[in-house]
Amino acid sequence: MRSIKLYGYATSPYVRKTACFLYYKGVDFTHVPVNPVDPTAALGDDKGTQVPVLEIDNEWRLESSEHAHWLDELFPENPLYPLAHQKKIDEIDCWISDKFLTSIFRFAINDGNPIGLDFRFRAWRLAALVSAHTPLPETVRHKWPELLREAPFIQQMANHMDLNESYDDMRLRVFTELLSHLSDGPYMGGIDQPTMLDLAVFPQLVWGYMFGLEENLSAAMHTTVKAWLKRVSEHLPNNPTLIADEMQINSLAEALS
Ligand SMILES: N[C@@H](CCC(=O)N[C@@H](CS)C(=O)NCC(=O)O)C(=O)O
Repeated sequence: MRSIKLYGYATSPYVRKTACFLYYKGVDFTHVPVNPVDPTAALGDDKGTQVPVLEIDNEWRLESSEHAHWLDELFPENPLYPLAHQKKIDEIDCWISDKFLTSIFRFAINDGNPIGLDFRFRAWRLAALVSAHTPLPETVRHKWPELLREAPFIQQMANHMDLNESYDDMRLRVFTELLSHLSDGPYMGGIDQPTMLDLAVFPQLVWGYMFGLEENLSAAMHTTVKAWLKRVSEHLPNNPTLIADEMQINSLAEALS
């Protein structure tokens, strides 16, 4: 039996994405929590600081979308990148990587304004979720809003965003683009089976509600999205996010019933 380890912190959308690939494949794996302020403690000196890192039998690789291809090579069942749909998947995967996943970080981009209360509460909750796996000192938790704002990889994302577009306009645009990619379903791109696309987007739409960052499962207010979330959820465990179960606030199954 292969040894499979996924290194990362569950507050990273890319880590949640690779986790959902593994859950969908139905392969046993170990989640190795990484402390974002001291990544080498878990990753060692040879893997750098970026997560997720997927390690299979002592070989390790970066880049979440690459993980889908690697997993298909090793475990062909339940393909994440089915041959018949590669062109469509490549196209939507680019949108997911360049637009959808980066939009999640927009709230943390330093726009020159003082940190507002909403951002502070969100950042403190994120620190609590991280702490459930890799306990952070109280002083670090307290400074989490500032630390997020200063994180170099988040600042780099700002270079690829149109910061003239308002936060609300960006959210609406990305949601509209998501709807167009859902097409007529049943899965993203109009594909008849779940692929890496569905598994990359799904956890990002549900985790905030499940773990106390959002009061409502807002994506499910749209009937097409709700039906798609329900379909994808049937291929995954109740908590596919890697966040510690004891931190869960809301039931996804109830919100989708
Ligand atoms: N393109 C990468 C992006 C991964 C990424 O940006 N990870 C962030 C966490 S959300 C990270 O590790 N940042 C810290 C660093 O790069 O040192 C992927 O898809 O895996």
